Amino acid sequence: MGGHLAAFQSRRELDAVSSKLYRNTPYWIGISDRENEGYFVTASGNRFPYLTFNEGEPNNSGGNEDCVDIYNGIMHDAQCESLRSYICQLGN
Ligand SMILES: [Ca+2]
Repeated sequence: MGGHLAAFQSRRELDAVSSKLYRNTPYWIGISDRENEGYFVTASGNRFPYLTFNEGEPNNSGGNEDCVDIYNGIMHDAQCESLRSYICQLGN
């Protein structure tokens, strides 16, 4: 549909989106460290996305958590194969 998984530029932007989401439900966002472990970038190539990881995250648990979800406004790294709802955006 011409979009991609969403990322955020700021806390304000993240809060605006989070306010529309279901509570206690994880959503995929467009940030991962698939290319370079520990370096989280957006689907559109932004090397410095707004990140707000939960305490103790990202932990790359099991050596296999390269995608990022948002859950109650906080980010976690998780296995990319996991089923989640997701947030898309148009443009960068
Ligand atoms: Ca990782």
